[in-house]
Amino acid sequence: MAGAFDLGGGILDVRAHGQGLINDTFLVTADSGQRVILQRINRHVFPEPARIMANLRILSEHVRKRQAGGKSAPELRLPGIIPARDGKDFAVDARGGFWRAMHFIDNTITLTAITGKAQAEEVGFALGRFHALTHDLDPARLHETLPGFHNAPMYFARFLRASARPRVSAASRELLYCLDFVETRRGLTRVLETAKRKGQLRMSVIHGDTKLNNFLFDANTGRAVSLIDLDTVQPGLIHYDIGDCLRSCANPAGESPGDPASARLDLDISQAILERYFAETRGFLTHDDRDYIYDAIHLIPFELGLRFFTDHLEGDHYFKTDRPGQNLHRAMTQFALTLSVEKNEGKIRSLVGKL
Ligand code: GN1
Ligand code: MG
Repeated sequence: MAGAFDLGGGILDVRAHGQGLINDTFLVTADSGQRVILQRINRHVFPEPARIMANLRILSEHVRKRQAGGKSAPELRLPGIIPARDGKDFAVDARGGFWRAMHFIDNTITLTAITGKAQAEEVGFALGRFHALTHDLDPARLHETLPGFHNAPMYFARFLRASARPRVSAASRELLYCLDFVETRRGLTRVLETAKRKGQLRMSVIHGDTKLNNFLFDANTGRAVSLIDLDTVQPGLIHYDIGDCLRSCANPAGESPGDPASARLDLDISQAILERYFAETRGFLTHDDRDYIYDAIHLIPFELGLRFFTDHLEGDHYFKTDRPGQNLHRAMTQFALTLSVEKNEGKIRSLVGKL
């Protein structure tokens, strides 16, 4: 499929790339030395992948205009689309697989864990700059690429259906723990959707998947230079992105530690991320936005735990797994993180207030 795209010559090498749980990702090197990211979009997850590409066109054009006129090179780059030979922004294979190619951003690295304040500040900068670049792009111009994504009450309803008819037989101690954990937090799932309905929070353009390995850092300077994985760029609440970013970046144990109980929210990392984030977004964040930051940091790990747990109950058809029970383990990890957020509620709220 790499040959379906115009890479300015023949293809030297194609290899699997990255750690995504949804799409299939390859790094392609052309004869010319040019490197591109080739992906098959997961059609089970994204019902209409062409919408992703339509959104990316609108986003790129908007960001290009915003960054044009700047004297120096843009501080945050987004990967550009490489059109297929027939001029479309994607290519479909004989079995209906949906493929697209994007520029590979050279001389960058991803991190598996944040190890210091400077890295955390870079993450805050990149997310804040992304929101600053898109806050004047009308979200209504974008398609919903994943309907209901980050709609926690919808995930909860789905969990109720799955737990009524689980496709796993063994009721392990972990499974019973997760059932109880979710059932005692039923009300939590509504917090952001209710604020949206009341008009306290408004729709914006969001990234949708602000986990640590979607931030690219310059290999020499360590500066965050790009935010990748733009499939879930769509209308949403910036709170989803903020919550997801802290969920992923401020938990030093990561998403798959040996012991789920080691997951926790690190307050120093959280502070450094939020401080830089606010510095970038001060001009347009409202009081209501600020008042729901804690709720976002609380909800999003819970929501992801709920999504992993539901996938476990449904027989692992959404997130890629390489062993049985992996989604249950992932859920336990996110629930441990949720618990750590709850224990630190007072500190997190006063941190946000102070910043
Ligand atoms: C999925 O495939 P990846 O790693 O980019 C998921 C995110 C989760 C993440 C957890 C479309 O993202 O929502 O936070 O796994 N993406 C989708 O690792 O469901
Ligand atoms: Mg993703």
